[in-house]
Amino acid sequence: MSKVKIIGESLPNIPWQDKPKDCAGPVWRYSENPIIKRNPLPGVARIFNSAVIPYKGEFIGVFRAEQIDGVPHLYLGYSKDGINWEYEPEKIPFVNEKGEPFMPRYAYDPRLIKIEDTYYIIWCTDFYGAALGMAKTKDFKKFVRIDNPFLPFNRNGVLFPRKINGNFVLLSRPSDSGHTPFGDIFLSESPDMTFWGKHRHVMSRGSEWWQSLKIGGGAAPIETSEGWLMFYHGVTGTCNGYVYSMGACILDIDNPSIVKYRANSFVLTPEEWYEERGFVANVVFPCAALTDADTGRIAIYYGAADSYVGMAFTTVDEAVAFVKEHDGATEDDKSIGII
Ligand code: BMA
Repeated sequence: MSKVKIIGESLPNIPWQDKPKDCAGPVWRYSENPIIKRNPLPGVARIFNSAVIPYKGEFIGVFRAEQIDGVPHLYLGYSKDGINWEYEPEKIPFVNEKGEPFMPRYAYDPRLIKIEDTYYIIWCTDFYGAALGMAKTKDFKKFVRIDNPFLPFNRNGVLFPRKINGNFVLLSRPSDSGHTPFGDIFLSESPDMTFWGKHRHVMSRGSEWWQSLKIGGGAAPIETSEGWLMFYHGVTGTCNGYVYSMGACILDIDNPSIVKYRANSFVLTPEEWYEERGFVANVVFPCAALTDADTGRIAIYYGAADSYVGMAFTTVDEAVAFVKEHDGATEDDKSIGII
């Protein structure tokens, strides 16, 4: 039994491996990583930065698939164990409210979140520039696009898995048109998934080297007895380019623009060959996490080097203890985020 409670479903079948004795950090990698290798299906060169969710006792995933023409699109996949995947051969066939085909020109970095009886996909889309795209499905057969929540430029849209104070809540990272060399995490609310407002600043890029350039939401926040546990990405700039690491923080349960604790050390940083070497070197990019409320186990899916999908594990006790022990939240992080 964990000390900190995950407020969520019992999912005894999520992927899991115990912590290796020689692992120093709070998060450890799956020994068989990467779980998705290059050329995973015809016409697709690489799958990475992808989202997974439990579905009917098994798992379903929305995958960022870099096609052989270099354009990213979203593909659906199915798995019995969350590790071995079978994919639909065609892109997810998005439609508009009338049921007519409505495909994005490109789509990348999906998140997949269930709120009540609906699954929402959020991704980075072309809306006269990089912006957030959204769609909903109840059955993973019909995918209806809903209005883009924000003006360009924006990326890293992450929904909370339930309404808070009666509203949907969405994290995002306002950005620019390129490989944005700045960026903080903000939060917005909506009563209906169409009109977004009550914008709040959640947290800034950190003073610590590993997250000093920009940060962005990662896996959907995990509800716990200590607050919302969130794994996010933090980026630094080096003379050889950006380095993406995974960080962790805990947001206030009722006012999630308030950061309660934020680890000043990363929880995972590129170290393995599949993270350090690839289409874009030195990238660890979390997009989803599965949890088991009974055991406190957490399985995190992350993109590695824009080339592969990796999996890492922790427990809610380890992650929360680490974040609290290494807390570096600033006064601004701890504020409501409106100035
Ligand atoms: C970001 C996004 C991610 C990517 C990362 C590293 O701007 O495009 O999809 O993993 O850069 O290339």
